[in-house]
Amino acid sequence: MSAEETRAHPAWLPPEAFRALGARRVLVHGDGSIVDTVLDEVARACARYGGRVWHSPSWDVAVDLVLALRGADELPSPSAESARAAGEAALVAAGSGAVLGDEGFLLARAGEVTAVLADAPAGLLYGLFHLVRLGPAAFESTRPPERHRPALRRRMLNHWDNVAVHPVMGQVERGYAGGSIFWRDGRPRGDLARVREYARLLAACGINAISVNNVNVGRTEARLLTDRLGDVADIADVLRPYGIRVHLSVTFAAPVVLGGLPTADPVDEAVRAWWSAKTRQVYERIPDFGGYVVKADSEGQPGPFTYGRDHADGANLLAGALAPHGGVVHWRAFVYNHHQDWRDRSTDRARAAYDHFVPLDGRFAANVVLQVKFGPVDFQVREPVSPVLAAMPATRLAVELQVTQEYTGQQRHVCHLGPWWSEVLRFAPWGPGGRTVADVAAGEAGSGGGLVAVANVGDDVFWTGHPLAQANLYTVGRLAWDPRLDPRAVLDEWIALTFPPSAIADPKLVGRTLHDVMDGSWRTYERYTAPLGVGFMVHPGDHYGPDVDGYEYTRWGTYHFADRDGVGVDRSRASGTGFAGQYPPYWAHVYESPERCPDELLLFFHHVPYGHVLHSGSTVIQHIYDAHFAGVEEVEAMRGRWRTLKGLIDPAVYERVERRLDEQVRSATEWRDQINTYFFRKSGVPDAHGRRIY
Ligand code: GCV
Repeated sequence: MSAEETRAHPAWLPPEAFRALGARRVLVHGDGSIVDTVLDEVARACARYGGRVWHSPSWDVAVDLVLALRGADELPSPSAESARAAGEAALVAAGSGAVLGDEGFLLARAGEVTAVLADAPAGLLYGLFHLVRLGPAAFESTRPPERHRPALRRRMLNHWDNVAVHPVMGQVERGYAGGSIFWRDGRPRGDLARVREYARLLAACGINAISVNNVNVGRTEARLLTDRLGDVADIADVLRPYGIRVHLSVTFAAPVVLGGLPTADPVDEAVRAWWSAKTRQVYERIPDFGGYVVKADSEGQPGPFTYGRDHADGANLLAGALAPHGGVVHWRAFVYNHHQDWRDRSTDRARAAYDHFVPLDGRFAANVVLQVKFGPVDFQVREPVSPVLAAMPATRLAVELQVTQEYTGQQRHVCHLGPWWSEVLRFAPWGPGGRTVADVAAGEAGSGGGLVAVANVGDDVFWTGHPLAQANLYTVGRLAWDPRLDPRAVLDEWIALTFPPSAIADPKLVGRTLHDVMDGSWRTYERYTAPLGVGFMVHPGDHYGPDVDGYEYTRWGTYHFADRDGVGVDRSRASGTGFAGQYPPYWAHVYESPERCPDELLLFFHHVPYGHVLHSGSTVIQHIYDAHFAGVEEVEAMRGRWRTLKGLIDPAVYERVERRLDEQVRSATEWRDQINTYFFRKSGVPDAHGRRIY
């Protein structure tokens, strides 16, 4: 492996972020590979910033910070011991049986000492990264005790990385950051140092599981389950010390394509035996293997339908093989007819996941997690929340987000998705004040399926192509840890870590400018792309840039139905596809009528005339014009703001972003002009402000 391969931008863990910690006298108390990771992080920080680290048992040392496993022996230093006692007292005061769990931690102060206590090593690691986030504030004497536990048990990334280069999709499907960090040209990449850096970054934002290959499983990728399992085990070894488990995407046809069986029918005994044997071998090699991810009967992937079985039969087959080893199967609910006839207005792709899966509620094994895309169609910049998330009380549900920016600017545009995800996770499907999507993903007593996000990382020096897209990865981890976090505060956290104030001449200006560039960027992107929730209008295939009718007469089921009189998809029960009726009563009622439907989703649910007046007071057509002119102005302002950072931040970051902002201005302008022109030509309605439309 060359030095070149391992040199990557430090993202949210630059050495400078460890300054406060590294200047302290630190005692680490506990054993095991994850505790060694903590020790190594602290040792590196102390070597750089003048602190000292001891690993107990150790002699009687005076310390400023102790990171201790609660079950470990008594601490040797009286000051450390009193900090631990203060932490224990705070825990008891917090109630709940004083339990921190597998991943939780407590931070408390006693005298001049900060203590981080955990029940298990992963908690200590998360506690360490919490200290990094806090910086000097972790050592303020007045700091009250804090207890942290993740809201969601599994916080997972799916990599859509191919082992062999796919002729159309390349090395990483929907990847916008170069090649894969795991695979190259059919083989493991061998740069495990880079994978280790990645694991560090993920642990620091709270991710604890990743699948390492695309859900579209080709012939080469299928073999990761069998003769190429060693390649997966090598990755697992590197991720383990950071508390991250490996999962594998498998093909449902594996017994046929790998095992030479005549069938993959889930009720066939030989098929069951094959999966059990292969899964046993996986666990012999990777004892903490997480489980399988499956895309079945979707976009050409094989599945149980071939054998006249349903998705519960299919998922339970793999669940049965995994159960003895404690593994889970993530079964994707992204199943729809991708050979639709555009002439047929009764078939509705948005309905598909509900229609396929809701009747199966209660039939899935306990170790099946049904992985549901957050919206009913496909990761658009605006969609309603999927009704499936409210309709399967007897199934473990995970919500799936897309960090890779397939439909949100492909990491050439600044589009900070934190506010959007936060909105999705806080959405209350049964009506305001009720349980939220995050509650569903958490489940009762942590029994939910958690959160899964499609990764946006590649071998690019900045990890994510666009340096500011790093914030999306950071944010998804943080929101999975705690969906109630304010996304603006998370953004500021990312800014402070990535652009540490102590290393910047004018940190206030830099922090404020970055925040202003990024915080509203999702809404800006929404303004200059497809209007009012109607979605798509992207260039077919690569999904970049505008093509209003690109999908209108195709088989993919993503239409806008614009004509000279109006636009939008009638998904009401009264006169449309009935999709609105898939929601619990509160939202079914709201979405059913164009008068009640929120503006931003109007065209998702209704076909309305261009003169329809929105809640905002504007007509649909005038809204389209106004939003698109405003969107481009906002991108231009964004670029102007960015330019004020020249000379104040790392020039490599500055220049990469500046070039991409030029492209964003170009692309947004193209969006504006194509959308406005299209609707002007269709409707014949001029812009009320007489601006230029072509
Ligand atoms: C991995 C969309 C993307 C596909 C992706 C699919 C999925 O359709 O365009 O590239 O395939 O979603 O989520 O499975």
